[in-house]
Amino acid sequence: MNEYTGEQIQVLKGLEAVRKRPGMYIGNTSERGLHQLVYEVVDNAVDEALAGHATKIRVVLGKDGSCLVEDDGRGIPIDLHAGEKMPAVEVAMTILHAGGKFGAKGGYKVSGGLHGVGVSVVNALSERMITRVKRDGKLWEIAFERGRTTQKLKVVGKAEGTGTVQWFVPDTTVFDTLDFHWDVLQKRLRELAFLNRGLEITLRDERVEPPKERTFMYEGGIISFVEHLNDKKDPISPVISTNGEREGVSVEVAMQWADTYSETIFSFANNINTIEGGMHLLGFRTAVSNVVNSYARKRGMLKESDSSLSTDDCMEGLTAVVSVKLEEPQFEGQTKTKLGNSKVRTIVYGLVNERLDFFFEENPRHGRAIVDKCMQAARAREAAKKARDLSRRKNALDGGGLPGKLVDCTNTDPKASEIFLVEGDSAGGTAKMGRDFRTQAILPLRGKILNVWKAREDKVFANEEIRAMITALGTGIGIDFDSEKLRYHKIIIMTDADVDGSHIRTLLLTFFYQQMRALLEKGFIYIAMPPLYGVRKGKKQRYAFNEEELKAIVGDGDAKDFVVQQYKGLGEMDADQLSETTMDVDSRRLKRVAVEEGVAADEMFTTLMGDKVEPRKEFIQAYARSVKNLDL
Ligand code: 0RA
Repeated sequence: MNEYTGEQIQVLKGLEAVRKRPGMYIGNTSERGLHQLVYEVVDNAVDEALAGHATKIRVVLGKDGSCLVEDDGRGIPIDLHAGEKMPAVEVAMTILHAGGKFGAKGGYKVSGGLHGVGVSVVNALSERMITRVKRDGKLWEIAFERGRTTQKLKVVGKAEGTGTVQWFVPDTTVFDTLDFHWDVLQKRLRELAFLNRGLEITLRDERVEPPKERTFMYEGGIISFVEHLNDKKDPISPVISTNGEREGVSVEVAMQWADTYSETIFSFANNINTIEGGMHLLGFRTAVSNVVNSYARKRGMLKESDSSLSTDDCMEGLTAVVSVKLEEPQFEGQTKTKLGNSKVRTIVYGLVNERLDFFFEENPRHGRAIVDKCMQAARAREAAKKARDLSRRKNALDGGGLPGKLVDCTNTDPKASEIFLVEGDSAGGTAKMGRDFRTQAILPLRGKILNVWKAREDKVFANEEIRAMITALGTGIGIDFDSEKLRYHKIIIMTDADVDGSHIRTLLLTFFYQQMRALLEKGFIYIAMPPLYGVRKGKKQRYAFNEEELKAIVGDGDAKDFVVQQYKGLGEMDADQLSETTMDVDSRRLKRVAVEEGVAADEMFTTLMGDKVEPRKEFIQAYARSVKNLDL
């Protein structure tokens, strides 16, 4: 008979909970959740670095599907834990939320979001996990299967120096996919290297031959981060940075204005990207706005009778990284990525205000250029508002307020309504005949729409195609934007399967990303997938969406029995064909568009849609070879 001790029962209960509802601990069990395991283990190593004890972290993806994370910190303690009757390392690995129990005091322990769930969660969701600790000249090892200890802690050899190695193989029975993605991991590890100045992080992939390896280390920290974000833009100021620590809150800020129109501010709390913002972001924005305004007044650029520049105006073309580290961060908001600690606001405000004020005084030339830029932004915003008001009034005169080109559906429930944004009037006509008039609306767009990445707002709103789209969708734009007012819960971009079609689709996605990002984030935007080939054999008509499918259809038969038609555009299909292949809910294919990574998306749009030609050339040259499917 086994006798269970109190500790063992606690372990079993904890593990059971994690394995029963993995989503509660790591978000989900698909690709995201899988990568969350790596982040969790890496975060622990980063904490050891933040405490000043580790300088290097190495992540290795093994051929056997494993992931190894090594650091040169003090090594997880191996002595007997006072409360539990097992070594401290075993407590950390098997007891839920044990991290805090013996976490380094005075460190910045993460305690919110998906991070900081504890390495025991990784252990519970791993088929096998091995922890090695180098301490006191010895190499210690302990092993687990699905969170249960299978080999007690023992000495397996000698060791030089100190450190921890975590090796784990995610559980096949838990995860939908076991495929770690280089790009995904590289992005996060690079971000961590930016956020933790001087920390060296290496990523190595041994699943490929020869193994691929990259090391990230930035002596400039977030200054390098801003330089990296701006390396394809034309800056109008140097990178202005500050850091400091007040009331236990450590603050680092770096910012630079460029000759662009969008605002790119990334904020972090304890290395977590606070997508929903919070107190640090508020403090930063208010400080920038106040300094710019008071400088503009002092220099007479703004007259007494002029109204102040809005905060948004002061942020135009600004790229910034705001990173704070504190004990007991409060994470709020829908995705727990909004920093709630109110004292952080005043602290960030004070530091940024002081530094920026000094910068403006010391660098009047840059000060003027920045204020000029903000004043231009204000004028453009004013013009845009006028254009908006005008279009509102115009629409009111039109009657129903919907654009004339829109072929609306009869249904008025947004949840059950779709709108197809169709390239060209002729395809629009075919789509109109092929649609389900109850639930499917058609908006034909003529030719290329405006590249909003390069245009100011007033131009954007003066553009007829864009105006038609905004009114059809019903959400309004800018400060008026309200995704609740969206008239269709599926917005489907339907363009030809050729270069022009891709371009138009990219222009539309750029517009949505810049002006209606919430629609992308909420998953309302889709891409229609028209077939590339029609294949007829006798009376039987089939469709192929790529080369492989074409081969599969034609492959086994005699080629002369088939009539293969390549569709160069939507216009080459008749209404029935277009309906069956691309529009009909039962037989079509759609791709939903998602914004996974704010930093990467911003970079990509700047490269592909921005002013500079050189980065675009480089991008095309770098990726042209690896393009498998030119379309999507
Ligand atoms: C608490 C105390 C000590 C080390 C650690 C935590 C530690 C944890 C992890 C997780 C990954 N790598 C790590 N490295 C160290 C050491 C206390 C001492 O030596 O006095």
